Amino acid sequence: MNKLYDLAGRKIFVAGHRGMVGAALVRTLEARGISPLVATREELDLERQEQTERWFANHRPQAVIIAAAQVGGIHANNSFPRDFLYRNMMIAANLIECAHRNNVEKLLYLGSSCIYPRNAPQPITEESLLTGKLEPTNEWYAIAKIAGIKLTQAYRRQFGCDYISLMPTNLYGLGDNYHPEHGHVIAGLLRRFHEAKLAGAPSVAIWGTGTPRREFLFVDDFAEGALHAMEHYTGADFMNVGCGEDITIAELAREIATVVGFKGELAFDTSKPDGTPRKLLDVSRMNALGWRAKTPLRAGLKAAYADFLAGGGRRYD
Ligand code: GFB
Repeated sequence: MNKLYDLAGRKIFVAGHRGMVGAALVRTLEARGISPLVATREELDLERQEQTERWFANHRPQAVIIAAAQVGGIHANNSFPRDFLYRNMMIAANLIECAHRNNVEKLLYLGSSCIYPRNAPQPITEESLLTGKLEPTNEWYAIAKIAGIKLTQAYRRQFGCDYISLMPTNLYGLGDNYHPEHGHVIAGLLRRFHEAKLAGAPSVAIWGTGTPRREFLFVDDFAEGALHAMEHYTGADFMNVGCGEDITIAELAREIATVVGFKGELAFDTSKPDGTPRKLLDVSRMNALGWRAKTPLRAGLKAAYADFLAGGGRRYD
């Protein structure tokens, strides 16, 4: 398949390189012999417009991937609405506006599957956007992400900018956020099962009823898909990125217990929210573009656990 845009030889800014997605993008680019531009938060606060303008004028990237965001699991989203709405709006607005001001040739914005209505028909197609009420636990993040998608479409319509957006499903893998309360489910349970095994605990708490279904994509598979879309896709339509199958949280917990080697019981804590009952993505657009997920869940969980044991990711305590 011929490339519409060749990343080789380009100055590519990966915003958010220290996060799980950003680090996977840097890993994947470096495996192709491309060293992207990166900036720590101390060097560049993406929430500050003037700092972002100055950084772009000094570094002049040709391509930008927006992997920087305020992210977190259901409890974090539910607890810090201002951070999830304001910070993600500012990051998107500053990066997309500065990209335009500096004639960036290609930009990729990353949304999330939580942008879709809580009760969207499954599997969820991209056309479902804005057809119904959002899931209350993450509507703040969802609105910021929808605004980011709309920004890429607005700059394309008004100025002809080649800016695209992707909607990843729940991601996991190397470099995850293992904060006991603020991370996503896979990171939270890997850590909790590990600590329970070491402590010889008889049971482990699983938030909610265990009945919600989730789709999980290994982050390095996502990074391959993101670069594939950068090189082979242009258009105002955004595309879902997922593995095309989902499991219940209870089934996931049993998988993680097996990977970690925890032999105790699962205790479902129904005082914690379930969130969206299901959010399986229709990934036919990305499959038609020539990308497909390849890491099975068990293999991905083993790789994530090995990374956790090796000290990967962030612990926050
Ligand atoms: O991964 P998670 O926090 O995000 O939760 P969402 C998924 C499901 O796992 C929920 C349950 O039903 C949780 O109640 N769960 C069980 C746990 N045990 C745990 C645990 O120890 N930690 C966590 N975090 N969950 C997020 C959105 O929703 O999806 C974000 O809030 C983003 O904005 C992300 O869109 C992709 O899938 O519910």
